[in-house]
Amino acid sequence: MQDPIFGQGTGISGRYGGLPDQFFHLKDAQIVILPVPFDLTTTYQHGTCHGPAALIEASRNMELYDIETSLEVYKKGIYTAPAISADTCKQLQSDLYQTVKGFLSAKKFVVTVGGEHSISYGAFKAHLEQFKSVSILQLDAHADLQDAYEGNPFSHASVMARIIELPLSSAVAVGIRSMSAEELENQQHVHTFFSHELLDPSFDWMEKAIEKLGENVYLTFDLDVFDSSLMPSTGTPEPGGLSWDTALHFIKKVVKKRRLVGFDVVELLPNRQNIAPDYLAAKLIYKILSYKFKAEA
Ligand SMILES: [Mn+2]
Repeated sequence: MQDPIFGQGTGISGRYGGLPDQFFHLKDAQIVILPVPFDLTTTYQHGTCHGPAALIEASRNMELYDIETSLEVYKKGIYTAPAISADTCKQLQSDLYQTVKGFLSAKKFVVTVGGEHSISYGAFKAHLEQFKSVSILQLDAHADLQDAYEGNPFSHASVMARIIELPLSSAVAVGIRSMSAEELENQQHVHTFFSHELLDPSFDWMEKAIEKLGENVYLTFDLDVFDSSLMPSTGTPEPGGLSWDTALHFIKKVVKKRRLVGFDVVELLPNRQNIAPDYLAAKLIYKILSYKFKAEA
């Protein structure tokens, strides 16, 4: 039998949430899950190319009723698109950008699933063009502000450096706890809420972060923002960082006060001995969708 995640089997071609046909048609679906199993510039550990398959496999085991919002968001229709990958960063960015643009002009809400963090560039660029004025909210352990990394300006470690070159409204980063001195200059262009700053109970960082966001927000969620005990399945794990409850509480506030126009979840590096992080990533997407569509109801 083919291994669905590591054997290029059914995982990647499966349906997020294991939905029946009725909620899967592209024409009627309000939501698109776009798998991008791309892993070319990863430096520490390889394997984020298996992330989307593992996430989709895990998602078939979720309850589709969300207790907190009393919503069954899958009834909005969730279409899992064919996966996008490429042999070069340039090709990947261009294919991804075109694909996301197509879905956005068809009025779909797009969730891009990585793959390494570099993929956020193409996805964000398409959203920026569609919605004109967009802020980016980065949840991440790493600043990702290197001008280039190992000679590659489209490396996962440079993704925010490329994004802040675009004509965006503002950039806000939360949970950062690892960066190099060379990144400090670029960091001036990002409203950064470092991980250690979030510990001060008298500092209302959630409100402060939201204040820096414009009306339209694109969220790029690097799973390594979570403490590495909770999310060990990632290419560059970092101790410290956000808990599940804190991250969700923050996102819920963001979607209530701003308009979430799209998001991505990146850097899942599945480990067949521990499926809990795959399930976490699958459920994270479902929670964000539930908050988003609840806020609009
Ligand atoms: Mn990152």
